[in-house]
Amino acid sequence: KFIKNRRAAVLAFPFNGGQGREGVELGGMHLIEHGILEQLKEMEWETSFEPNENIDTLRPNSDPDIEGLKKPRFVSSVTKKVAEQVSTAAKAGDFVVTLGGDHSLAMGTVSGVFEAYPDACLIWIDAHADINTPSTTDSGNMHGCPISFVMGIAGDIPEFAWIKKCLLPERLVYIGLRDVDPAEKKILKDYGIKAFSMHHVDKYGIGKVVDMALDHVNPNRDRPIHLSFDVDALDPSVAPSTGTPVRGGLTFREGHYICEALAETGLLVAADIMEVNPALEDEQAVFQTVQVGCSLTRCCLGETLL
Ligand code: B3U
Ligand code: MN
Ligand code: MN
Repeated sequence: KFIKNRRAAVLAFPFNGGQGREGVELGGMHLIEHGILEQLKEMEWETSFEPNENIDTLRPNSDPDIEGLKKPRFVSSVTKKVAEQVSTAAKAGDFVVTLGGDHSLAMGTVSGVFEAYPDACLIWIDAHADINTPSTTDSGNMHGCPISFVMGIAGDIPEFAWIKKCLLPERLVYIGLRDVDPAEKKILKDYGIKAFSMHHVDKYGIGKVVDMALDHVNPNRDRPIHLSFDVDALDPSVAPSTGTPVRGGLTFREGHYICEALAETGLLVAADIMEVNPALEDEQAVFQTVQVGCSLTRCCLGETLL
């Protein structure tokens, strides 16, 4: 057992610098206002909360592109702070919940979790592979690149020198992919990274897919698990308020099943809930997306286990 004392450290990062759309910085506080902290307390988790309201003070005065990457210094300084907070909480034996913000924040969450638990594995739930390197990204948006940095395949950029190569290709597995760039497909192939796309979810069913994913990254069921959940993995009918929706995604139950099954292992140590953007779509869509973000979080902390 890695989690001591049934304590959850909830960290919100109001950050949108890893992509181009305003509003994703509001996602975390919407989950808080929807009552996620009270809901976790109701489940008998002790909670702490860090809203990181002053994150904008980390914004540099000037932040020109580096190797085509947009806002690289801002992303670096924010994700460095994320890594520090995540590793401190994880080392204390807390379950770490990180609320985004855009998915570039995962450069920090993965760095922090693997600093505390070097033998951990990473389960990435997303429509996208988020493994572009500075040389392969077309958009320059860093939310499409976090995995290449923590895998140490992004090349040497002095501004990101603080990031350690902490993630081995065999410790990473994806579920939900359906919009992967050609260059990303090549990276997945070259490094032998296991990925279950929506095609595999259709073919095998979500139960079998989660079993196979765990068999790959955690065959003996003895490694700590970090879950990074981009809500755009869900079908846009389930989670409409997100920056890059892609049709044909996970159902409500498939998304929740993943969180439940990982909670059931007793090995889950950290969960990221990313890319909720309350500025997109109508009020009903925002409510639905925020509500799903909260229920996924609760499932990660064992709500639906009997
Ligand atoms: N692969 C594309 C698109 C993308 C990645 N992540 C999201 N969109 N959300 C890119 O920009 O790297
Ligand atoms: Mn995505
Ligand atoms: Mn993502």
